[in-house]
Amino acid sequence: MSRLRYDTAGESHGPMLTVLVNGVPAGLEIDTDFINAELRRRQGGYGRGGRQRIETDAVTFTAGVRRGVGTGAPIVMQIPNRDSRLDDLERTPPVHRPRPGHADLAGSVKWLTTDCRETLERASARETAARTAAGALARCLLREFDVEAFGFVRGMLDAVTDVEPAPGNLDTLFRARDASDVYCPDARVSAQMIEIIRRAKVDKDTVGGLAEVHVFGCPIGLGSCVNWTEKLDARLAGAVMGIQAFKSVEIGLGKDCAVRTGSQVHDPILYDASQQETASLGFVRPSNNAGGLEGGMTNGMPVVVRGTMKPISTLLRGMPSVDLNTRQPEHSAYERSDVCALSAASVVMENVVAFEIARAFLEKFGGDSMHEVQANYESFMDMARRLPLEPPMRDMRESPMESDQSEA
Ligand code: EPS
Repeated sequence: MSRLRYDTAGESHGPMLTVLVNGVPAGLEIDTDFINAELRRRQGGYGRGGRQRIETDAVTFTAGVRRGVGTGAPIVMQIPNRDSRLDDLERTPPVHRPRPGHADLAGSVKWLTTDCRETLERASARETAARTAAGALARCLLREFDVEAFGFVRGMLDAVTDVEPAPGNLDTLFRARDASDVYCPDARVSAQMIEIIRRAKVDKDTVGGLAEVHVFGCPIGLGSCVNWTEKLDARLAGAVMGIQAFKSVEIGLGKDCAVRTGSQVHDPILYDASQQETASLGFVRPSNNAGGLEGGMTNGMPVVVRGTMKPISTLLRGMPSVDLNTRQPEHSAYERSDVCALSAASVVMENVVAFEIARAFLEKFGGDSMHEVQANYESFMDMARRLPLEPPMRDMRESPMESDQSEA
């Protein structure tokens, strides 16, 4: 049984993006329409540039899937680039004036070239289409266990929504988010964000902001407190920081923990037998400042992750830079770009967060086939609901057999 993981390949203006996903159990029913719907959502959002009018992202499966069902072998998905022109020197000329904020300068020096083109082609956020596809594929598995992710745009400059997703309002918020041109489930704040982006465009400037993901239905105990590399909060942070242009990640209350005392931060533990069949197993928390993670493990509350995206680094007005060939001061190069890609980034974040949850889910309940995963999940949930287990560990240690042996 392989560990769930993925790798992507492809340049922004190469022929296609490819993603190889390993460790998907045999028998997983793959909802291609759902994956493609996520890809379409990632292409949207007010503030996107001209590229999205050219592309119509959709996956083709070229390995590991038979008649819509995973075989257990590595799965390969491909997404063609319609704006493919990497070998055309006239349409993708060398770039010598690095853009502050982009990978241009560091990548060019790293690979010992003064042409930023090769770095920017791979560093481009075009690659996030492949990651979105991998995450959406993983969500086909999570959905079998009623685990659902909801991502949205929380804020941009001074326009910040105070909506709090919860199982009770999720349907309404899904609809509101999908009706918003900026993927913010708050019509008033959406309008403010659209105005901010419009103004940035007029000023030849760009904007970023806050994206947030809530994952509902995670069973208690995904991740681990045993080794730092297994802590789920650390892995989620890594996945979110790995998205192009993300500069910070928070779980739950995040940095606001610094301005509160312990009694104001930690979520009391209560027990409500009527909630025993839910992910919390009845261990309900009146608040969720921990963002569903304690000790690097899910605690039965929704997992809440927030990320900060910096403003897009390609500015129509340019920024002070230097020509890498002449070392003379120049304004940075302009490549066709977005004014704001935060809405798209919220879709990417929703899917990469879901991928990490699915990975942790399979570490706990994994098997070669979906039958095994289902059986492992149900058996664990059954034992967890029956705690304390009979016979308790202490009684086992003091069992007659052990005392007989010690006497002998
Ligand atoms: C990007 C620059 C733009 C964006 C691109 C990310 O590409 P282009 O130069 O082809 O217009 O459109 O994002 C995508 C193509 C996408 O699908 O998200 C960059 O420099 O990061």
